[in-house]
Amino acid sequence: MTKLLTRRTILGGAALGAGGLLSGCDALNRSPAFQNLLATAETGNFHVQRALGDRMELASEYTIADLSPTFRANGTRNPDTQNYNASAANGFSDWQLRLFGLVNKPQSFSFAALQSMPQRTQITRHDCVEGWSAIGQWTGVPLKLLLDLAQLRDTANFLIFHCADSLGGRPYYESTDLLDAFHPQTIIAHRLNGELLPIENGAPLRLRVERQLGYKHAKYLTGIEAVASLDGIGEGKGGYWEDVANYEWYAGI
Ligand SMILES: Nc1nc2c(c(=O)[nH]1)N[C@H]1C(S)=C(S)[C@@H](COP(=O)(O)O)O[C@H]1N2
Ligand SMILES: [Mo]
Repeated sequence: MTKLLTRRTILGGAALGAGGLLSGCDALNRSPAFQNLLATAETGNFHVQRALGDRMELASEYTIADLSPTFRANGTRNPDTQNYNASAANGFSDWQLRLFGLVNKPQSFSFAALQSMPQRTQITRHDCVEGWSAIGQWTGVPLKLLLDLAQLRDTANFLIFHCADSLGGRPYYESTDLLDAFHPQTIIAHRLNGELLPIENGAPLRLRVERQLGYKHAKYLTGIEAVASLDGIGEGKGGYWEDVANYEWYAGI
């Protein structure tokens, strides 16, 4: 009973911190990150509330005056596969973003469908571990809206973001836990500074997960897969750079 009350108290705190976005999210209760916070909560101290609040806090947002003159590109600048090039030639009108895995209702969203859904626009700073930053304005669909349509199963703990490009023969991919997935600034972006995404910045769709470093922001999204564990995907470390160069899986900023 104590546990239940604690759980509710914390969820209440999270809902407040995230503008009510998280209230009643069962899938979140199953997230390992969330479970860790709950485990700490058993000791009943106030730092827990703060820790969870920190994870759901918004990244700083900027103004039009702060925009970088050019938003530089990094990593893949063009997937340059036959499929990608054909789709690009059609303005990505045939592009589909699949949402599958541990969901009750698998979805496939066309580029047009995503553009007609409710949008969020945010001006944020992108920080790359290679030592540069850029401020850009991103527009896209809150990932939460897509997840609500697909209905995550209780067994889902992570989302895998599949991309259209490969580096050195390995597909690029990334992953997040459910706290970042439901974060209000986590969007599937299709616009940068008011224009459709340039190819070098991830056209037609890329992830913005604003509390994380640059490499987590997967470009050229083709699919989002809900999984119980990161095992068996790539080398199992949760992302391309995590696998090949031991980058941190949790790259919080
Ligand atoms: N699919 C894909 N996503 C990717 C990368 C990539 O090479 N391929 N590079 C990552 C890195 S290291 C950074 S810093 C950002 C760069 O985004 P930008 O090209 O829009 O600056 O994308 C990230 N997402
Ligand atoms: Mo990066």
